[in-house]
Amino acid sequence: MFDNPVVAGFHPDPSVCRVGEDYYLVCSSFEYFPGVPIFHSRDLVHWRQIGNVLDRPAQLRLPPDLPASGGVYAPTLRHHDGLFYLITTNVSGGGNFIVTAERPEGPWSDPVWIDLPGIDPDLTWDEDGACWCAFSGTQVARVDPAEGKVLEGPYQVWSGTGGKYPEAPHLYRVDGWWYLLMSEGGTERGHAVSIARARSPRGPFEPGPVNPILTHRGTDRPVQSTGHADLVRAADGTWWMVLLGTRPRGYTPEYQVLGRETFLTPVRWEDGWPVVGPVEERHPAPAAWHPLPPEPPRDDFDDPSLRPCWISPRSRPDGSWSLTERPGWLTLHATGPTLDRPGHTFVGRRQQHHDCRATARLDPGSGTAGLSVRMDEAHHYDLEVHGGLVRVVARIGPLRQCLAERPVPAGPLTLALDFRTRDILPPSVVSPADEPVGVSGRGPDTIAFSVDGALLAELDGRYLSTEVATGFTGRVIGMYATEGSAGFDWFDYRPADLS
Ligand code: 6LW
Repeated sequence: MFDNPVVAGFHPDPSVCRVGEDYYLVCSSFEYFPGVPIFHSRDLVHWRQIGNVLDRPAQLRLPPDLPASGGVYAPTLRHHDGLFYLITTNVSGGGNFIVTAERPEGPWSDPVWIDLPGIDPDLTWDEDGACWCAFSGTQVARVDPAEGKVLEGPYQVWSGTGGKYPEAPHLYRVDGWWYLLMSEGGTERGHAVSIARARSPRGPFEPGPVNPILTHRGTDRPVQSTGHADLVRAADGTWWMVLLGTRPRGYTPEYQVLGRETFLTPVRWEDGWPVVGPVEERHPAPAAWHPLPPEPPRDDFDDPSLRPCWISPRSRPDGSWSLTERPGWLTLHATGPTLDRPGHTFVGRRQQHHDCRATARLDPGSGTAGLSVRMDEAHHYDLEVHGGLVRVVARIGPLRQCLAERPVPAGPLTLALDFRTRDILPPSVVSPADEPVGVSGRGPDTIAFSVDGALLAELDGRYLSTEVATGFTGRVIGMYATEGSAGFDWFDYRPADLS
């Protein structure tokens, strides 16, 4: 058996391709830099991040005032004639573009822009070597991916079964048919995957006999919002689907705090159509089984470069961080005075478990620095050190509040954030008026803030959820500096021991 999600935390819109016995997978990255995380696996279950496709400012220019959840939308990853192709959309500048690489870990090329509208572009090739690009709508065009030229079309080919936002199309050539897999219903609880097929990528497309082929809408399944899928044929000939899903928690209408995550589910073919789902938290595993050693929970910042999991909103200017100024430490230099607006210095990673602990050793120097868990500039909780004081600050929409403050000695401190779902009280016994102050009664989780082992505050996690903050991302936990310079000796992230 294997456990879902296979790539936990804010990793939506997965696209997968196989090269021999190796699988590669990419996800959307929105306002974060570097963009488009890329993963490797030998079995579709165990994934290791090997880089970020858009890791140079020349490939990914995000405007300094880019709104949260702008930027880079869903990518498609394919391998053709010895080259990896990635096509995606920068919705905040330039639109659709292609980058290529000989090796999946990079370097990836500079963008080749392609003059097609819409989002969620796909690439596929026919037997004659012609390249076809499907995108939201669903529309299909013949393109020259090297030059970014549109050679024919686009044709409007199929808009699904009537759900909103027909999007995330992928074309596959199987047994003489062109199968068009797409999503509809929106990326929330109504999300669904539908299918049609045609003899030509120009159409006409005939819908499958049962559509949608996958949806969890209206169910009480633990995995919700299933959609935005991609298919892959494994080396042993079996078929699999990667897709996004969510794991909402708390009282109705429930809150998703980890964003949209990547799930894996088996596919079988019946009478020429793929049959899939429902998506479970555990499925029988693929035949190939290649577990990976666990990622080290602690980053000591001893490597010469930042690990690929570290991301920053919009940009990470060279002068804002260093691994060499104080060897073995990550030094951050403030570029903006507040986490409430873009332009600040923040280096973070995705929260990937509902129950987990993030700790960091901080030398605040004479600056202002700390640990923050964020959805965006208007939704974050901070554990911040400044002027001999440590405080817990909550920013929730237009409200900003300091919830606890106490003096701390000069010198390095250990800051800790604990995320817990297990102490949540059942909603039936807690009326909103009786909820313990700060602690979650009906929310998805509780976040506790401590310094050097002493608890400062506990907060309801619901305000750092998609349902409150809106958008396409999930929680990111990070180190920051908003005044002067600060050093981080290490950062440690680990799932909580639930035993
Ligand atoms: C993406 C679209 C979607 O482009 O959400 O769930 C959009 N699907 O296909 C942003 O992730």
